[in-house]
Amino acid sequence: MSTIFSKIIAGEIPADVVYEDEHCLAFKDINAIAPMHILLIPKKELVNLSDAKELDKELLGHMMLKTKEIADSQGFEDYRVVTNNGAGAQQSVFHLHFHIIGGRSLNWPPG
Ligand code: IU
Repeated sequence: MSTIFSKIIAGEIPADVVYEDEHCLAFKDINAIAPMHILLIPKKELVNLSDAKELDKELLGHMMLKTKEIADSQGFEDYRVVTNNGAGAQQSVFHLHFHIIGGRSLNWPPG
């Protein structure tokens, strides 16, 4: 199920990386919809949140805390964290990713 995100993890495709550790990678979205639009992805190939299992609990907890640190490091206190789970929810890349969006006024509901 490898996607283009696996190629980014492998360094085969360049990305504007803002954070990396052994478990996850964060890079700027190529089609940013806000001044801060970062994608945080696990290095493990999970399709989406529905694909996560009990054994992924630590990984997901780690990523949530990294989300906060990444937003802090970019200088944003208010931000939105979104994951599109499945084609019907507008997921287009089938490797789990959290959008971290901020730097402008955000509306709700997102539509
Ligand atoms: P989605 O939730 O699956 O719809 O989001 C996929 C995002 O991945 C979307 O915002 C794209 O702009 C972004 N993206 C990227 O940053 N780099 C890429 O090479 C590709 C997609 I393909």
